[in-house]
Amino acid sequence: MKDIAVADVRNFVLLGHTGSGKTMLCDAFLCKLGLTDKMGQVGAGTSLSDFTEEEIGRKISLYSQSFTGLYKTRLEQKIQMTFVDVPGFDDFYGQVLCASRVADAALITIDATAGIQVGANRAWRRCVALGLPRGIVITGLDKENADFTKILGDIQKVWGPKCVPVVFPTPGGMVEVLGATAPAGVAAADWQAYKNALVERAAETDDALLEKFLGGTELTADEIAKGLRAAMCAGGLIPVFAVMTPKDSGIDELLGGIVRLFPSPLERTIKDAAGTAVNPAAEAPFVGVVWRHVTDPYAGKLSYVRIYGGTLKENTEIFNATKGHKEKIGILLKPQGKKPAPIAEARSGDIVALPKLKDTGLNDVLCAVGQKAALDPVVFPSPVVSVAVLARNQADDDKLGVALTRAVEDDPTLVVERHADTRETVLSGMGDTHLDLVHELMKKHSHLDAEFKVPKVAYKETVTGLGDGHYKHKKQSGGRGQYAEVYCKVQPKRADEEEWFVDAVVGGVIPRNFIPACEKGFLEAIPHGVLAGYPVVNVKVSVYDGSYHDVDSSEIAFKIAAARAFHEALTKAKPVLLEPIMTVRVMAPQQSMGDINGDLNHRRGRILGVDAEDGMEVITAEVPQAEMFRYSSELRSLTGGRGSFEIKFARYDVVPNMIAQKVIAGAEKKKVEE
Ligand SMILES: Nc1nc2c(ncn2[C@@H]2O[C@H](COP(=O)(O)OP(=O)(O)OP(=O)(O)O)[C@@H](O)[C@H]2O)c(=O)[nH]1
Ligand SMILES: [Mg+2]
Repeated sequence: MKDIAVADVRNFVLLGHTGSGKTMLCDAFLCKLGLTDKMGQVGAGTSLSDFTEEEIGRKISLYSQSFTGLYKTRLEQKIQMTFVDVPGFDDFYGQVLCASRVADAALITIDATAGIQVGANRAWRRCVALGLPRGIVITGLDKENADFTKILGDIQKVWGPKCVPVVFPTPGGMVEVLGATAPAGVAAADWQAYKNALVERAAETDDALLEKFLGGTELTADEIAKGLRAAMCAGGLIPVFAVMTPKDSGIDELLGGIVRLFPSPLERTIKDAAGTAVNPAAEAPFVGVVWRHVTDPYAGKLSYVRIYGGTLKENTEIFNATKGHKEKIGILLKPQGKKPAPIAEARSGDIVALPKLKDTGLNDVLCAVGQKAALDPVVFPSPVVSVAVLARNQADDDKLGVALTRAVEDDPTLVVERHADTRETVLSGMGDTHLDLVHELMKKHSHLDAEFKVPKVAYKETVTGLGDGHYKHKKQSGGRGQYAEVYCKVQPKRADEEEWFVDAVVGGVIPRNFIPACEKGFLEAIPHGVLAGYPVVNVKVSVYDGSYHDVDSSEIAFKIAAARAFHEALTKAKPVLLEPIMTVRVMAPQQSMGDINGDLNHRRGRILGVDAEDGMEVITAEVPQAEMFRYSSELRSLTGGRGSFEIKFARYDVVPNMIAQKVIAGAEKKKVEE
């Protein structure tokens, strides 16, 4: 923002498990920053952050929203707070990846009554991967059974003693640990212990301070303040705050702590792809990155840019360094929920929305014309849940492609693919809620009620033995007749064999010029196996005998004979059905492992191993894809929302006989119906 020094900017992201109070905290901040008179409420649908119909209906955040406001400290110093409220719901983890990448620090919310949940763990891991300084906010302290000491102990057990409280609850309200007087109603020893822990963290940042501290000399307030800030920036201190958001308790202390401890953009080193630090000064050449991109059907395109260095002015030209072309900037918007406000310029540390850029998308790096810039792009996880998308009528079919393209355009965790084998359009995303949202938005923006159903499994067929086939094609129905006779063999193709077709005809029993017709006949028959009509893979076919007629033999006659002979050979070559097998990694608390194991066994899963990661257990298993389509909601109910999983294709394997019989019976039934 103009008139605010970059050193007085605090840019941070709110991360944490779904329902842990991020949006409520965000609404409380907005009240303190004077952006609203009355604090919004998620439950009442009045939140300034969760303001879309989709969010109000579900009572969770679905989109990252950024806000900027001025906070006046007790000493009347003006500090710019720029923060992003990010969805905690697992399905929207892609947004955690984007928003955390552009923040200078993170605040991880933990509900005291729920404990450290999987969303907090994931947020922590992301911060570690980015080297992002972070603080923890304990929410829900107004709830019955909330126990600050217990949750603090749990936090320190999982993430270590560098998690030190800077604000804690007392019967008289929230108290700053470094406050001047001993708080009423708190054991002096507790207060002293918190204080010592903080001072120690500060002292550890500097050898001279540490010597002083260990020598028993008290550090000055200034030394402590500087030390704590340095400790937080270097990852040696994770400040823990306490709030009772519904009672407006602890919010001022939290904002004050952010001012004192969180780094300004000048204190965060952002390295470009070549490892060179970006100059964060407002006077430096402009560098920014698009971390959110929205294509609104009414308002058009909006690119949310974090400025890493320099100043951006309205009505100027910039360079899209990722795509290699210039972009004209018209107006600049300061994002603040539903109604972004126009501003004349934005500077290092700011988040600004740029409307209607010509060809700029998510992850694109922008810089001043004549400059170069490259930053590593965010890498997104693969989707875990898929649905087949069908139009209900021809008119909808025409709209469907456009609607799907629009849906995936701004969300790299959504993927649309046309599956040639099953002839379905398959939409994949990060969970059922993610795909539900796409369905709802298609209805809202494209007036399209598409059918989302479980995708077909792309079964395949192969052979396990040697089979012989023969067919004589002979027709005499007036005029010129048709004649061709083919003998062939089918057997499994070894991985080291390149050729699938062998011409073993000797003595010209099938003339040379008809051999390509035989090959074509086999090729056209291969996509339709004899068990359930699925494509046949890994087979080797050899034509070794046959006969012809001087006048009646033709290319078409040999094609027909070859295809029929092939089918007979397939039937005799012990055909089997193959199904896709997926590698699945399930992460959940230890107490859910028994249920998860049992469920995976039930799904014909084969457990490959169990590991521990950040206080969670991780099961790796191989499970047939056919059993995994509805896993997302099942895992949620098995773990009370504390589990998550990743899934990727591993290989094809033989379908057990009992299951294969069902698939074959289903295919036969469908054939009869058609
Ligand atoms: N009693 C109490 N309720 C809270 C507190 N924080 C949040 N809530 C309520 O808990 C519910 C969920 O809070 P949100 O702020 O929406 O949670 P969130 O972390 O933003 O959740 P996602 O957007 O799904 O990630 C809302 O109804 C809040 O009013 C708190 O400290 N105390
Ligand atoms: Mg929220």
